Amino acid sequence: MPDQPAAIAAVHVVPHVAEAVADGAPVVALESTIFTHGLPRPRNVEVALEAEEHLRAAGVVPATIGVVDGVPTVGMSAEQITGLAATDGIDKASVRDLPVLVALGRHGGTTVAATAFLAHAAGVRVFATGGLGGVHRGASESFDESADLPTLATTPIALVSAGVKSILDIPATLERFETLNLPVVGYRTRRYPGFYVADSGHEIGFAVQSPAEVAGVLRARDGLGLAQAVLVANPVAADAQLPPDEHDAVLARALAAAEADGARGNAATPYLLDFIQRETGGRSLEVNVAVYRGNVALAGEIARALTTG
Ligand code: PSU
Ligand code: MN
Repeated sequence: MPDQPAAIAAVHVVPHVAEAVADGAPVVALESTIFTHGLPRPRNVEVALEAEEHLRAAGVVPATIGVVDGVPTVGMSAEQITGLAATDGIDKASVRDLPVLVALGRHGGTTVAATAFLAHAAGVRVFATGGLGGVHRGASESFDESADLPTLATTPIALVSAGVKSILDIPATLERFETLNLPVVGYRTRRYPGFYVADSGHEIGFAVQSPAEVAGVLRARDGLGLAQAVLVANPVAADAQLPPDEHDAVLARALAAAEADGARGNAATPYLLDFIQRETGGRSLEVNVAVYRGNVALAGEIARALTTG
């Protein structure tokens, strides 16, 4: 076992999560931006609570992470999840926002970056999300690259995602993974997934075949004294994906609309996701939910594999 990170005073780890971590029991971190910004009501809260239920049924302790009244919380209660999911105007919280939210006593839906940071601070080793942030299109002009990337480069967890959404610049994102020393392994594939579609059209170096193999990669990382995340790319099932030609057409319209409406910076991702959802008549939402379920299930299996063997 790697050394536990030192407890950080301002981070509240609820007792049953702290106990599970101390006992070496399987724990999976879940982000809150997915229900504060990523999914519409009322699906947001249903999906968030269902993910927790799925993990519990699989013998894994879920730890939903967010900022509640200025307290970064690892292991939000169902009431806290329901409350944040129903509140308007919650801040989307990346790592840089945490000190401000703590000092001002505000709520925050934590992004992958902030969730990974807090999960690691609590000693949680596996984290499931839907899609990871990345390099935005036009980043060579705008410099818009998600803080998810540099944060993951210094945060030793396993992150299960379905890749990055095609609203981003996928090849540039893959280049940045390389620069940042972030290992990417495809789950039973060497094609990098494109979130809504199982294959983004880009190849990655390695495939792993089982949760035990992912656990082996994590142990090897720790044994080497490396401290970056391992990115596990888990494609949506082919029969649950958005039909690729429909996906390409709606994506083109979404990008044009964002440009016209000036949706940039951290508003770009929610804008584009919302547009795609409306234009696909909610089908992208069903794909999003299927993707997330698959990632939560795999993360649970990886967390269990880490506790054995
Ligand atoms: N990708 C998605 N859905 C999301 C996000 C990303 O498919 O909700 C969220 C995640 O919380 C991710 C964040 O960490 O957006 C990245 O935002 P930005 O590009 O502003 O860093
Ligand atoms: Mn950004």
